Amino acid sequence: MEISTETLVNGIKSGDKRLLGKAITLVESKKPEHRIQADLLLKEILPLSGKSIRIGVTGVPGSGKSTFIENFGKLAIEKGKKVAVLAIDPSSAVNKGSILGDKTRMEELSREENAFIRPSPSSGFLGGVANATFESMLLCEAAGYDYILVETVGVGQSEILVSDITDIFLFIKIIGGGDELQGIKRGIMEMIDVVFINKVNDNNIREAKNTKVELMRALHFLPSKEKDWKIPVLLGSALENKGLDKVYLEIENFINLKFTNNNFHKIRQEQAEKRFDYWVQNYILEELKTKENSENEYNSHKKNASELKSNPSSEARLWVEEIFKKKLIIYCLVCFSLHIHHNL
Ligand SMILES: Nc1nc2c(ncn2[C@@H]2O[C@H](COP(=O)(O)OP(=O)(O)OP(=O)(O)O)[C@@H](O)[C@H]2O)c(=O)[nH]1
Ligand SMILES: [Mg+2]
Repeated sequence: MEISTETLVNGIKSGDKRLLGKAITLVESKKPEHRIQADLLLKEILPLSGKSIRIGVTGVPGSGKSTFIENFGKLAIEKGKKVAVLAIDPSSAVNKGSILGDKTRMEELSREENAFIRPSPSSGFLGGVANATFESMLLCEAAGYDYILVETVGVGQSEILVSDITDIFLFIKIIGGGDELQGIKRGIMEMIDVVFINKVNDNNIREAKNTKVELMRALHFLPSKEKDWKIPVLLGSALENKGLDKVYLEIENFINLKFTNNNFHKIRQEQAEKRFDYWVQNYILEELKTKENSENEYNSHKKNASELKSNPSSEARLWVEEIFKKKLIIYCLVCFSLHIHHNL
Protein backbone atom coordinates (compact mmCIF):
# COMPACT_ATOMS: atom_id res chain seq x y z
CA MET A 1 0.00 0.00 0.00
CA GLU A 2 1.64 3.19 -1.15
CA ILE A 3 -0.73 5.62 0.53
CA SER A 4 0.69 6.98 3.76
CA THR A 5 -1.13 6.53 7.05
CA GLU A 6 -1.35 10.31 7.41
CA THR A 7 -3.07 10.65 4.03
CA LEU A 8 -5.54 7.93 4.98
CA VAL A 9 -6.28 9.52 8.37
CA ASN A 10 -6.81 12.94 6.82
CA GLY A 11 -8.91 11.45 4.03
CA ILE A 12 -11.15 9.64 6.50
CA LYS A 13 -11.52 12.75 8.62
CA SER A 14 -12.49 14.85 5.61
CA GLY A 15 -15.03 12.25 4.46
CA ASP A 16 -13.17 11.21 1.30
CA LYS A 17 -14.96 8.00 0.28
CA ARG A 18 -12.16 6.83 -2.00
CA LEU A 19 -9.60 7.00 0.81
CA LEU A 20 -12.06 5.41 3.23
CA GLY A 21 -12.32 2.55 0.74
CA LYS A 22 -8.52 2.27 0.57
CA ALA A 23 -8.32 2.25 4.37
CA ILE A 24 -10.83 -0.61 4.49
CA THR A 25 -8.79 -2.56 1.94
CA LEU A 26 -5.82 -2.07 4.25
CA VAL A 27 -7.57 -3.44 7.36
CA GLU A 28 -8.88 -6.37 5.31
CA SER A 29 -5.39 -7.30 4.16
CA LYS A 30 -3.66 -10.25 5.76
CA LYS A 31 -0.14 -9.23 4.70
CA PRO A 32 2.02 -8.58 7.80
CA GLU A 33 3.28 -5.19 6.52
CA HIS A 34 -0.30 -4.09 5.87
CA ARG A 35 -1.28 -5.23 9.34
CA ILE A 36 1.39 -2.98 10.85
CA GLN A 37 0.09 0.04 8.94
CA ALA A 38 -3.52 -0.94 9.75
CA ASP A 39 -2.68 -0.97 13.47
CA LEU A 40 -1.16 2.52 13.19
CA LEU A 41 -4.17 3.77 11.26
CA LEU A 42 -6.65 2.29 13.75
CA LYS A 43 -4.75 3.85 16.64
CA GLU A 44 -5.11 7.27 14.99
CA ILE A 45 -8.77 7.02 14.19
CA LEU A 46 -9.96 5.20 17.34
CA PRO A 47 -10.65 8.43 19.29
CA LEU A 48 -13.01 9.48 16.47
CA SER A 49 -14.89 6.20 16.39
CA GLY A 50 -17.65 4.64 18.47
CA LYS A 51 -20.33 7.26 17.90
CA SER A 52 -22.53 5.43 15.44
CA ILE A 53 -25.45 3.09 15.93
CA ARG A 54 -24.38 -0.34 14.70
CA ILE A 55 -27.25 -2.28 13.20
CA GLY A 56 -27.07 -5.96 12.23
CA VAL A 57 -29.54 -7.20 9.62
CA THR A 58 -30.24 -10.89 9.24
CA GLY A 59 -32.75 -13.16 7.54
CA VAL A 60 -32.76 -16.11 5.17
CA PRO A 61 -31.42 -15.61 1.62
CA GLY A 62 -33.88 -13.65 -0.47
CA SER A 63 -35.91 -12.35 2.48
CA GLY A 64 -35.15 -8.80 1.41
CA LYS A 65 -32.23 -7.70 3.58
CA SER A 66 -30.49 -5.69 0.86
CA THR A 67 -33.76 -4.13 -0.29
CA PHE A 68 -34.53 -3.23 3.30
CA ILE A 69 -31.09 -1.71 3.85
CA GLU A 70 -31.32 0.31 0.67
CA ASN A 71 -34.69 1.90 1.48
CA PHE A 72 -34.07 2.15 5.19
CA GLY A 73 -30.76 3.83 4.41
CA LYS A 74 -32.51 6.36 2.20
CA LEU A 75 -35.01 7.05 4.98
CA ALA A 76 -32.23 7.60 7.50
CA ILE A 77 -30.50 9.98 5.07
CA GLU A 78 -33.76 11.93 4.68
CA LYS A 79 -33.70 12.28 8.45
CA GLY A 80 -30.26 13.82 8.25
CA LYS A 81 -28.10 10.79 9.00
CA LYS A 82 -25.04 9.49 7.20
CA VAL A 83 -25.30 5.77 6.44
CA ALA A 84 -22.64 3.14 5.82
CA VAL A 85 -23.38 -0.42 4.69
CA LEU A 86 -21.05 -3.34 5.29
CA ALA A 87 -21.52 -7.08 4.96
CA ILE A 88 -20.35 -10.15 6.78
CA ASP A 89 -19.96 -13.08 4.49
CA PRO A 90 -18.22 -16.05 6.07
CA SER A 91 -19.32 -18.23 3.15
CA SER A 92 -16.98 -16.24 0.95
CA ALA A 93 -14.18 -17.60 3.11
CA VAL A 94 -14.98 -20.87 1.42
CA ASN A 95 -15.89 -19.93 -2.12
CA LYS A 96 -13.85 -16.71 -2.27
CA GLY A 97 -16.67 -14.85 -3.91
CA SER A 98 -18.17 -11.66 -2.64
CA ILE A 99 -21.90 -12.14 -2.80
CA LEU A 100 -22.85 -8.55 -2.20
CA GLY A 101 -20.20 -7.31 -4.57
CA ASP A 102 -21.47 -9.44 -7.42
CA LYS A 103 -24.89 -7.95 -7.31
CA THR A 104 -25.75 -4.50 -8.49
CA ARG A 105 -27.94 -3.88 -5.51
CA MET A 106 -28.46 -0.74 -3.49
CA GLU A 107 -27.84 1.30 -6.62
CA GLU A 108 -29.98 4.18 -5.51
CA LEU A 109 -28.46 4.30 -2.06
CA SER A 110 -24.95 4.17 -3.46
CA ARG A 111 -25.65 7.33 -5.43
CA GLU A 112 -26.44 9.25 -2.26
CA GLU A 113 -23.79 11.67 -1.08
CA ASN A 114 -24.33 10.60 2.53
CA ALA A 115 -24.09 6.88 1.92
CA PHE A 116 -21.11 4.56 1.75
CA ILE A 117 -21.49 0.96 0.62
CA ARG A 118 -18.81 -1.64 0.96
CA PRO A 119 -19.14 -5.20 -0.30
CA SER A 120 -18.04 -7.92 2.06
CA PRO A 121 -14.42 -8.94 2.40
CA SER A 122 -13.82 -11.52 -0.26
CA SER A 123 -11.81 -14.04 1.67
CA GLY A 124 -10.61 -15.01 5.07
CA PHE A 125 -11.45 -17.26 7.95
CA LEU A 126 -14.65 -16.75 9.89
CA GLY A 127 -13.38 -14.64 12.76
CA GLY A 128 -11.06 -12.75 10.45
CA VAL A 129 -13.90 -11.64 8.22
CA ALA A 130 -15.84 -10.40 11.23
CA ASN A 131 -12.78 -8.60 12.51
CA ALA A 132 -12.25 -6.86 9.18
CA THR A 133 -15.90 -5.80 9.23
CA PHE A 134 -15.52 -4.49 12.77
CA GLU A 135 -12.43 -2.49 11.92
CA SER A 136 -14.11 -1.19 8.75
CA MET A 137 -16.92 -0.08 11.02
CA LEU A 138 -14.49 1.94 13.15
CA LEU A 139 -13.16 3.62 10.01
CA CYS A 140 -16.69 4.49 8.86
CA GLU A 141 -17.47 5.93 12.26
CA ALA A 142 -14.36 8.09 12.14
CA ALA A 143 -15.57 9.29 8.73
CA GLY A 144 -18.74 10.53 10.42
CA TYR A 145 -21.30 7.84 9.51
CA ASP A 146 -24.14 7.77 12.06
CA TYR A 147 -25.74 4.48 11.13
CA ILE A 148 -23.74 1.42 10.16
CA LEU A 149 -25.83 -1.37 8.71
CA VAL A 150 -24.23 -4.81 8.54
CA GLU A 151 -25.92 -7.36 6.30
CA THR A 152 -25.31 -11.01 7.08
CA VAL A 153 -24.66 -12.93 3.93
CA GLY A 154 -24.66 -16.68 4.10
CA VAL A 155 -26.27 -18.56 6.89
CA GLY A 156 -25.50 -19.86 10.34
CA GLN A 157 -22.38 -18.57 11.96
CA SER A 158 -22.52 -15.09 10.42
CA GLU A 159 -25.35 -14.10 12.75
CA ILE A 160 -23.26 -14.77 15.82
CA LEU A 161 -20.39 -12.79 14.37
CA VAL A 162 -22.67 -9.86 13.49
CA SER A 163 -24.32 -9.80 16.89
CA ASP A 164 -20.85 -9.59 18.42
CA ILE A 165 -20.12 -6.32 16.64
CA THR A 166 -23.49 -4.55 16.58
CA ASP A 167 -25.80 -2.73 19.03
CA ILE A 168 -29.09 -3.93 17.62
CA PHE A 169 -30.10 -6.97 15.65
CA LEU A 170 -32.87 -6.87 13.07
CA PHE A 171 -34.53 -9.93 11.66
CA ILE A 172 -36.12 -9.69 8.20
CA LYS A 173 -38.67 -12.48 8.03
CA ILE A 174 -40.79 -13.71 5.19
CA ILE A 175 -44.39 -14.73 5.66
CA GLY A 176 -45.15 -18.28 6.79
CA GLY A 177 -42.64 -21.06 6.99
CA GLY A 178 -41.68 -22.60 10.27
CA ASP A 179 -38.63 -21.13 11.90
CA GLU A 180 -36.74 -24.30 11.18
CA LEU A 181 -37.65 -23.97 7.52
CA GLN A 182 -36.30 -20.45 7.55
CA GLY A 183 -33.06 -21.68 9.02
CA ILE A 184 -33.63 -19.77 12.18
CA LYS A 185 -32.42 -21.68 15.16
CA ARG A 186 -33.27 -20.88 18.73
CA GLY A 187 -29.81 -19.44 19.29
CA ILE A 188 -30.39 -16.89 16.56
CA MET A 189 -33.87 -16.05 17.80
CA GLU A 190 -32.29 -15.14 21.12
CA MET A 191 -30.19 -12.46 19.46
CA ILE A 192 -33.05 -10.66 17.77
CA ASP A 193 -34.18 -7.22 18.95
CA VAL A 194 -36.64 -6.21 16.21
CA VAL A 195 -38.54 -8.29 13.63
CA PHE A 196 -39.73 -6.98 10.27
CA ILE A 197 -42.07 -9.27 8.36
CA ASN A 198 -41.34 -8.34 4.76
CA LYS A 199 -43.15 -8.55 1.42
CA VAL A 200 -46.54 -7.89 2.99
CA ASN A 201 -49.26 -6.64 0.62
CA ASP A 202 -53.06 -6.47 0.48
CA ASN A 203 -53.29 -10.06 -0.72
CA ASN A 204 -51.25 -11.69 2.03
CA ILE A 205 -51.96 -9.45 4.99
CA ARG A 206 -53.99 -12.16 6.80
CA GLU A 207 -51.19 -14.66 6.45
CA ALA A 208 -48.72 -12.04 7.56
CA LYS A 209 -50.74 -11.39 10.69
CA ASN A 210 -50.81 -15.13 11.43
CA THR A 211 -47.04 -15.28 11.05
CA LYS A 212 -46.80 -12.35 13.46
CA VAL A 213 -48.94 -14.12 16.09
CA GLU A 214 -46.93 -17.32 15.71
CA LEU A 215 -43.66 -15.49 16.01
CA MET A 216 -44.77 -13.47 19.02
CA ARG A 217 -45.75 -16.68 20.73
CA ALA A 218 -42.31 -18.16 20.06
CA LEU A 219 -40.53 -15.00 21.18
CA HIS A 220 -42.61 -14.87 24.35
CA PHE A 221 -40.82 -17.96 25.67
CA LEU A 222 -37.36 -16.54 25.10
CA PRO A 223 -35.51 -14.68 27.82
CA SER A 224 -35.42 -10.94 27.19
CA LYS A 225 -32.04 -9.71 26.02
CA GLU A 226 -32.64 -6.17 27.24
CA LYS A 227 -34.57 -5.34 30.41
CA ASP A 228 -38.08 -3.98 29.70
CA TRP A 229 -37.80 -4.62 25.96
CA LYS A 230 -40.63 -6.40 24.23
CA ILE A 231 -39.43 -7.43 20.78
CA PRO A 232 -41.62 -5.59 18.24
CA VAL A 233 -42.86 -7.61 15.29
CA LEU A 234 -43.61 -5.17 12.47
CA LEU A 235 -45.25 -5.76 9.10
CA GLY A 236 -44.31 -4.04 5.86
CA SER A 237 -42.62 -4.05 2.52
CA ALA A 238 -39.03 -3.09 2.02
CA LEU A 239 -39.55 -2.78 -1.71
CA GLU A 240 -42.60 -0.56 -1.43
CA ASN A 241 -41.17 1.42 1.43
CA LYS A 242 -43.93 0.45 3.84
CA GLY A 243 -43.36 0.15 7.56
CA LEU A 244 -39.75 1.28 7.47
CA ASP A 245 -40.50 4.40 9.49
CA LYS A 246 -41.79 2.16 12.29
CA VAL A 247 -38.54 0.19 12.23
CA TYR A 248 -36.63 3.45 12.41
CA LEU A 249 -38.61 4.44 15.49
CA GLU A 250 -38.14 1.08 17.21
CA ILE A 251 -34.42 1.23 16.62
CA GLU A 252 -34.35 4.61 18.33
CA ASN A 253 -36.46 3.25 21.20
CA PHE A 254 -34.21 0.24 21.65
CA ILE A 255 -31.01 2.27 21.65
CA ASN A 256 -32.51 4.80 24.10
CA LEU A 257 -33.53 1.95 26.40
CA LYS A 258 -30.01 0.52 26.24
CA PHE A 259 -28.69 3.90 27.39
CA THR A 260 -31.32 4.14 30.15
CA ASN A 261 -30.39 0.66 31.37
CA ASN A 262 -26.70 1.60 31.23
CA ASN A 263 -26.14 -1.28 28.87
CA PHE A 264 -25.06 0.47 25.69
CA HIS A 265 -21.40 0.91 26.59
CA LYS A 266 -21.36 -2.11 28.88
CA ILE A 267 -22.26 -4.42 26.01
CA ARG A 268 -19.74 -2.78 23.70
CA GLN A 269 -17.11 -3.40 26.36
CA GLU A 270 -18.13 -7.03 26.65
CA GLN A 271 -17.93 -7.38 22.89
CA ALA A 272 -14.43 -5.88 22.97
CA GLU A 273 -13.39 -8.33 25.69
CA LYS A 274 -14.63 -11.22 23.61
CA ARG A 275 -12.65 -9.96 20.60
CA PHE A 276 -9.59 -9.54 22.79
CA ASP A 277 -9.80 -13.14 24.00
CA TYR A 278 -10.34 -14.33 20.47
CA TRP A 279 -7.18 -12.59 19.29
CA VAL A 280 -5.13 -13.72 22.27
CA GLN A 281 -5.88 -17.30 21.28
CA ASN A 282 -5.09 -16.62 17.65
CA TYR A 283 -1.83 -14.82 18.31
CA ILE A 284 -0.64 -17.39 20.85
CA LEU A 285 -1.24 -20.15 18.31
CA GLU A 286 0.57 -18.17 15.63
CA GLU A 287 3.54 -17.47 17.94
CA LEU A 288 3.79 -21.07 19.08
CA LYS A 289 3.64 -22.40 15.56
CA THR A 290 6.17 -20.04 14.05
CA LYS A 291 8.54 -18.87 16.77
CA GLU A 292 8.92 -22.12 18.68
CA ASN A 293 9.86 -24.06 15.58
CA SER A 294 7.05 -26.38 16.33
CA GLU A 295 5.00 -26.19 13.17
CA ASN A 296 5.93 -29.77 12.32
CA GLU A 297 4.84 -31.04 15.71
CA TYR A 298 1.68 -28.98 15.38
CA ASN A 299 0.91 -30.57 12.03
CA SER A 300 1.62 -34.06 13.27
CA HIS A 301 -0.65 -33.65 16.31
CA LYS A 302 -3.31 -32.15 14.09
CA LYS A 303 -3.02 -35.11 11.76
CA ASN A 304 -3.56 -37.50 14.66
CA ALA A 305 -6.73 -35.61 15.44
CA SER A 306 -7.94 -35.43 11.86
CA GLU A 307 -7.31 -39.13 11.27
CA LEU A 308 -9.37 -39.76 14.37
CA LYS A 309 -6.44 -41.53 16.00
CA SER A 310 -7.07 -39.51 19.11
CA ASN A 311 -9.43 -37.03 20.65
CA PRO A 312 -8.76 -33.50 19.26
CA SER A 313 -8.89 -31.86 22.67
CA SER A 314 -6.42 -34.36 24.21
CA GLU A 315 -4.14 -34.00 21.20
CA ALA A 316 -4.17 -30.19 21.42
CA ARG A 317 -3.34 -30.31 25.11
CA LEU A 318 -0.46 -32.69 24.41
CA TRP A 319 1.07 -30.30 21.88
CA VAL A 320 0.75 -27.27 24.15
CA GLU A 321 2.20 -29.15 27.12
CA GLU A 322 5.15 -30.31 25.03
CA ILE A 323 5.97 -26.74 24.07
CA PHE A 324 5.79 -25.43 27.61
CA LYS A 325 7.88 -28.34 28.90
CA LYS A 326 10.49 -27.52 26.27
CA LYS A 327 10.44 -23.88 27.38
CA LEU A 328 10.78 -24.90 31.02
CA ILE A 329 13.80 -27.12 30.30
CA ILE A 330 15.52 -24.28 28.42
CA TYR A 331 14.75 -21.88 31.27
CA CYS A 332 16.19 -24.31 33.85
CA LEU A 333 19.32 -24.82 31.75
CA VAL A 334 19.84 -21.05 31.49
CA CYS A 335 19.35 -20.58 35.23
CA PHE A 336 21.69 -23.43 36.01
CA SER A 337 24.46 -22.15 33.76
CA LEU A 338 24.09 -18.63 35.21
CA HIS A 339 24.35 -20.13 38.67
CA ILE A 340 27.56 -22.02 37.80
CA HIS A 341 28.96 -18.92 36.13
CA HIS A 342 28.19 -16.90 39.25
CA ASN A 343 29.91 -19.42 41.55
CA LEU A 344 33.07 -19.69 39.50
N1 LIG B 1 -42.78 -8.18 -3.50
C1 LIG B 1 -41.75 -7.81 -2.77
N2 LIG B 1 -40.51 -8.21 -3.13
C2 LIG B 1 -39.47 -7.83 -2.35
C3 LIG B 1 -39.64 -7.03 -1.20
N3 LIG B 1 -38.44 -6.84 -0.64
C4 LIG B 1 -37.54 -7.48 -1.40
N4 LIG B 1 -38.15 -8.07 -2.44
C5 LIG B 1 -37.54 -8.85 -3.53
O1 LIG B 1 -36.98 -10.05 -3.00
C6 LIG B 1 -35.80 -10.40 -3.73
C7 LIG B 1 -34.66 -10.59 -2.77
O2 LIG B 1 -34.38 -9.37 -2.14
P1 LIG B 1 -32.96 -9.00 -1.54
O3 LIG B 1 -33.09 -7.67 -0.91
O4 LIG B 1 -31.91 -9.19 -2.52
O5 LIG B 1 -32.85 -10.13 -0.42
P2 LIG B 1 -31.58 -10.49 0.49
O6 LIG B 1 -32.15 -10.99 1.77
O7 LIG B 1 -30.64 -9.36 0.56
O8 LIG B 1 -30.95 -11.68 -0.33
P3 LIG B 1 -29.48 -12.32 -0.18
O9 LIG B 1 -28.51 -11.19 -0.01
O10 LIG B 1 -29.28 -13.07 -1.43
O11 LIG B 1 -29.55 -13.20 1.02
C8 LIG B 1 -35.57 -9.27 -4.72
O12 LIG B 1 -36.06 -9.65 -5.97
C9 LIG B 1 -36.37 -8.12 -4.16
O13 LIG B 1 -36.83 -7.22 -5.14
C10 LIG B 1 -40.98 -6.61 -0.85
O14 LIG B 1 -41.22 -5.91 0.12
N5 LIG B 1 -41.97 -7.04 -1.68
MG1 LIG C 1 -28.58 -9.25 0.12
